[in-house]
Formats: sequence, C-alpha cells, structure tokens
Amino acid sequence: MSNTIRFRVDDMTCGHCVRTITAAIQASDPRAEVEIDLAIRQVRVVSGTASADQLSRSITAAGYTPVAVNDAPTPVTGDSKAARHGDCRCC
Ligand SMILES: [Cu+2]
Repeated sequence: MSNTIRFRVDDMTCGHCVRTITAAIQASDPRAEVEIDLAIRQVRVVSGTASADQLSRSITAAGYTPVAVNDAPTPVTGDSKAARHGDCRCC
C-alpha cells in the first residue's frame, strides 16, 4: 500500500538541501519515492512504509522545517520564514 504525502519546506533552498532531505526520507523509508519541486519548496513522497509523522520527524531531524500540505492549497503565512535556511550551508 502506498500513500502520497506532501510537505512544504520553506528552508529548503538549493540542490544540496534537496539531496539532504531526500536522503533523510529514504533513510527512514527505503522504499519511498521522493519528488521535490524546489521552486515551490514542495516535497512529495510516495511512501512505502512511513507515516506522515515519521517523515516529518525525519525532515526535522535533518535540520529543516516541514509543513504538512493538504490537497487544498494552503495559504502562505509568516513570509519571514521563507528567509530562513536549513542546515545546508552551501548557499
Ligand atoms: Cu541548501
């Protein structure tokens, strides 16, 4: 059974962030398919075994701030967060 889970990660800012987050997700769910759209800060996971909570904790542990995204578009609140940066220090 697979399950599509989406997050918005405002502090994901470059290709290294994408790789870090992808690796973090796949470390907790080796069968997960991860698709990331950096332009809109969206992480889409077709989960093998992990729940949204588990994936959220994995992304948080990697140093980022995931926000669960439902099917309905979520209004962007707290624009100042977009200026934050995760643990990737390359950019
Ligand atoms: Cu980065």
